[in-house]
Amino acid sequence: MSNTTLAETGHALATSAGFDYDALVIGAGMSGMYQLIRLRQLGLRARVFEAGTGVGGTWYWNRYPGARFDSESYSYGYSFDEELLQEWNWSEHFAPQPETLRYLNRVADKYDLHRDIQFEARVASAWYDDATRGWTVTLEDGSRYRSRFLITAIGVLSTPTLPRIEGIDSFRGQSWHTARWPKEPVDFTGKRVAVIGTGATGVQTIQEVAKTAAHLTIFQRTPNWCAPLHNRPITEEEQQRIKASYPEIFRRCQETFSCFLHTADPRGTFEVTPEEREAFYEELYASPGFGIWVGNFRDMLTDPAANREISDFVARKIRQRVKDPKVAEMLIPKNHGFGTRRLPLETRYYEVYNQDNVTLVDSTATPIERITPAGIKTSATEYEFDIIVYATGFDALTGAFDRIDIRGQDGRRLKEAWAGGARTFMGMMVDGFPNMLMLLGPHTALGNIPRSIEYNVDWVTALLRHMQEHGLTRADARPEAVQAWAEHVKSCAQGLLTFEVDSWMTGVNRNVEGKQTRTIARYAGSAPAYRAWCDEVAAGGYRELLLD
Ligand code: NA7
Repeated sequence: MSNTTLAETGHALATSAGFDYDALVIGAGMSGMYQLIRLRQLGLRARVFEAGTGVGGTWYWNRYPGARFDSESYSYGYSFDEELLQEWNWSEHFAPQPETLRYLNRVADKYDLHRDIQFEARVASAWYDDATRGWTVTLEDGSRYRSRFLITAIGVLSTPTLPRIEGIDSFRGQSWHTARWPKEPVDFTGKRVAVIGTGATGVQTIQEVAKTAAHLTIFQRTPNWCAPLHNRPITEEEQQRIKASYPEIFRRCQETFSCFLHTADPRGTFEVTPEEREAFYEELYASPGFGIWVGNFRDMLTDPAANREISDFVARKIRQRVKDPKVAEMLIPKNHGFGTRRLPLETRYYEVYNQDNVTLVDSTATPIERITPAGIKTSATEYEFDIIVYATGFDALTGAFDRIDIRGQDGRRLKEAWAGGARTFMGMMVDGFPNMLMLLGPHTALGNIPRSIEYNVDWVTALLRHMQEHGLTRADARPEAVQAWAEHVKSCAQGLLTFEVDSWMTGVNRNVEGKQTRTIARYAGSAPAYRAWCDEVAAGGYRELLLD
């Protein structure tokens, strides 16, 4: 079938049922943008609803100082447009947020995406109706749209959470969550600043704020293991080499466990001599990016003794870098091993604690009791601040879904269907929620996110094309397929030290009701294994779906 015929078929299907659109997409981040391009290529009428005033999702919202990639820039951009790859020059190996946002705006301009995106449009509800085999989406302003397909592109870390402490609104100074940062730059010069939280975001923020603040006080509840990013500008010669090797770069990302350029060393920690081990750790610590996390010995996250070796190595580094031994000990995690939580990458983060204008507060020993008009009151003392920064994370993975009233067949609420933990088919579909397709839904392979996004979008697009070609109007996951996927997800988590630790990756957020205990919130299999499963479903003619 030619594209024109497909387009005509698509339109006929939609208009006959009285829909406004063939597909409604929620979110204009990297996944929503790419999905829109693919929907247009299918000839479908699509509309994207975006809560922000611009495209970019994560890179639109997270404007906090110091925000940047931890993935190599050239492994992160879209891979589908060779012309764009050759045109765009990343300035640094790990690009800062403003550059990434510029890049995404360039993509939006090139494809004229704005004409199909409705900004400042937050979706309140999405209800499925089996009589029409379609979805009704209602925005917060009350406007309603009907469509055959609903595609969620709402991100995994897009719903910021504030601490559950009293008085947040009473603070007289300025305060922001890092993911709701103002568009105008914030000047910290001469200011007394507090940062609450020391995850990947807190670490990036702290490094930057410490440069200019009169005094910076960091409230750390749990220290995280961090490792050097080793960022630097991309030289002209490197730029040429990168552009010439894009096919190779993306091929490598396809082959590795989590789509990064780095891949685990095939050796076990104790298969080498202690000297070789130390030399390898030194090499990793001196290398850019996530190598020390995902390119380490293959047993680092499965063998507690192996994990102890690398943890001891990094602890020694922290002790070398932080002058005050007491502060160094505060910064060394004692309740989890290296790499068992998301590894923040840093640039002179530990050296910040050697500065006279920086104080580290242990928020486990002396918890924050309340925010006061003047600052922060802990169980030990009261502090005064001009600015409070909440680097307190997100209601991850399912949070963005929970905030929309999503109802499937027979009015069943998604939130209720997931009350005992999210259950999906390959992270893209949920049984009982026909024609709802999720990009980066729970239990999708994550890793280097854009690589997973492109795969998800292409899979969804292929399914839609299949439905067009066969005149099908309803796709639902079979319950047994969801069950099989749930079992696979569970089996992938077995034996991993990561699942013995509280973090957003194990579904824990102490600031969110119902997220106090660990779950298998994340798909821990490899990206190639994930893709193999999804490819097989498509190649087999979607037998795991109810299609009619
Ligand atoms: P994270 O990694 O979830 O970190 C949130 C931080 O906020 C973490 O250090 C929390 O401590 C801390 N937190 C939360 N509430 C409080 C209170 N009440 N008091 C003190 N400290 C608190 O979020 P990020 O934004 O850094 O990173 C999320 C992901 O975004 C990251 O992994 C990247 O993939 C991008 P806790 O550890 O809970 O003790």
